[in-house]
Parts: sequence; structure tokens; C-alpha cells
Amino acid sequence: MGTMHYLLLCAVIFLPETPAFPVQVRPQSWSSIDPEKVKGYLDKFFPSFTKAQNLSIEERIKKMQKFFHLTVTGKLDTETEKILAMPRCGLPDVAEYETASGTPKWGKKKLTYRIRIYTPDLPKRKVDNAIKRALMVWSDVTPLQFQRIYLGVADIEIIFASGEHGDGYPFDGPGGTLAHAYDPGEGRGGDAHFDEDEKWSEIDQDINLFLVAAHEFGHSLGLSHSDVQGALMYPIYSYQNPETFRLPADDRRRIQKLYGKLMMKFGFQDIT
Ligand code: TQI
Ligand code: CA
Ligand code: ZN
Ligand code: ZN
Repeated sequence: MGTMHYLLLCAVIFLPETPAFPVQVRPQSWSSIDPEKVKGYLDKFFPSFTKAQNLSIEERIKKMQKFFHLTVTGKLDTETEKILAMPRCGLPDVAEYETASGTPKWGKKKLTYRIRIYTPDLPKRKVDNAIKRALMVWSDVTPLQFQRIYLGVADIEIIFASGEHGDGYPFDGPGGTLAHAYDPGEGRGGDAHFDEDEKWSEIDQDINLFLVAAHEFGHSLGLSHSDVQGALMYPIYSYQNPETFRLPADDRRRIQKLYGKLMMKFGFQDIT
């Protein structure tokens, strides 16, 4: 893994002093924080992204506390308040993946993908290649296989689009959200959407398509974010050389927990 430099994606969040606020949870403990701002924070970093769920503020505070290894109270105590007030990267931490039945995963090993809309930022074959290699990150360590199709509806439909693009989760222009992907399932399940307002590239300037795609496909396969720094599913983008990219151990462990290990595909895999 190369040295990482964090991109300029960090949007600093300030939570200004606001005296008045409507009562919702424990007023006295966070009287300096505007509940609208808290809600904004949770919406941004701990979104109730999936169709299956509509979490209450308290449940989402719990998520956040879990993620930051705080005492899980569901209330805005001082510890939690401190985190809220901290400047941070403008990227979400936690994806709401758990459905009623637990972690969603594909019930089959062979998945199809289709690149339906291309970005003009890169030649087609470079997009094809980045997507293919991003999927190989996962198929290399699991029994999963990805087959590209050109007609019909694929399990993983891939598009580049800007703003509102038909799913109610509009992209936000340059910066901010780069892409999103749906957890395994019918319909939109597994699909990966990339924000056309980003500048996609194959190098470390701009946004590296391969790395973001590899991360998104992690979501497509059912992984949520990791709190292990350096993991591909860690919710902060860090550049690594795509040529020498190796799936970090944390991601490998988590994907293999879902789909099992690959013992042999093209020769032997290392045992670790
Ligand atoms: N996009 C978020 C992400 O994929 C979108 C998102 C948040 C999301 N919660 C979700 C998508 C739940 C599906 C399900 O994480 S992002 C990174 C990072 C993003 C972030 O644009 O913020 C990468 C996209 F943070 F890891 F660098 C790719 Cl690699
Ligand atoms: Ca964007
Ligand atoms: Zn979308
Ligand atoms: Zn993510």
C-alpha cells in the first residue's frame, strides 16, 4: 500500500452556537447545539439510506456512538457532543445496511454487470478496465464471479449521472458525494451510480475511478463502512496506487465472512 494523501474532500462542519431549539432529546446536555444541525449531521454522515428503514434520531445517534466507540446511550451526552462539534470530513460514516434479516448478501455466486452510461472524462476502454479491475478486487478473494452483459438488466447496473438521476438521491455537484451503491437485492439492489460532476481519472489527480468503484462494489456486495483506518471500506477516501493495490486485510476478512474464501481459482491463493 502506498502512502496515502487525503483528498480535498473534507468539508469542515461547524456547529454554531444557537441558543433556542425545539425540545427533542435531553435539552440540557446539548443546549449549545442546534437540533437541526444535529439532524443535518446525522443525515449527512449516518444516513438512513436504504428503503427498508426509517431510523429515529435516537437510533441514529446510537449508530454514530457505536461507530466512534462511545458509550451507546442514544442520547446526546457530552462525549457525543464533542464528536459532533469536531471538524470532519464531509463523507458519510455508516451505511444502513442491516435489513430485518441481517446483513444483505447475494444468494448466488455469478453476478452480472452492465455499464449503461459512460463518463466522457475517460476513454470508454479505460472505464471498462477500471470497473473490471474494481470487481476483480472482490472476485479475487471470494467465489464470486462477475460477468459483463451488454443487453438486458444486470445485477449491478452502472451509470454516471449528475444531479437527480431517477432514484431520489440526487448527486451534489463537484465534491461531496462521489458515488453511491445499493446493497444486494432486486431492482436497484447492487447498482452503482457515479457522480458525473466529479472529474474521474485513472491517476491520483482528480478522483480515481478504480478506487471509488472498488469501494462502491463493496457496498453492492453488502459491506457497510469499516472503522479500520486504511480499509477500502473506511469512509475516507485515500489514494493508493491502483497498479499495486491489494485489498486490505479488514475488507478481505469481511467479504469472506459473507461469501466464503476462494481456495483456488487461477492457481493457489495464499492461506492467510
Ligand atoms: N459516497 C458514499 C459512500 O459510498 C455514499 C453512501 C453513504 C452510501 N452511505 C451509503 C452508499 C450507503 C451506499 C450505501 O460511502 S461517497 C468514499 C470514501 C464515497 C466515499 O461519495 O462519500 C468512497 C464514495 F469515503 F470511502 F472514500 C467512495 Cl471510496
Ligand atoms: Ca458530488
Ligand atoms: Zn443514484
Ligand atoms: Zn461508502
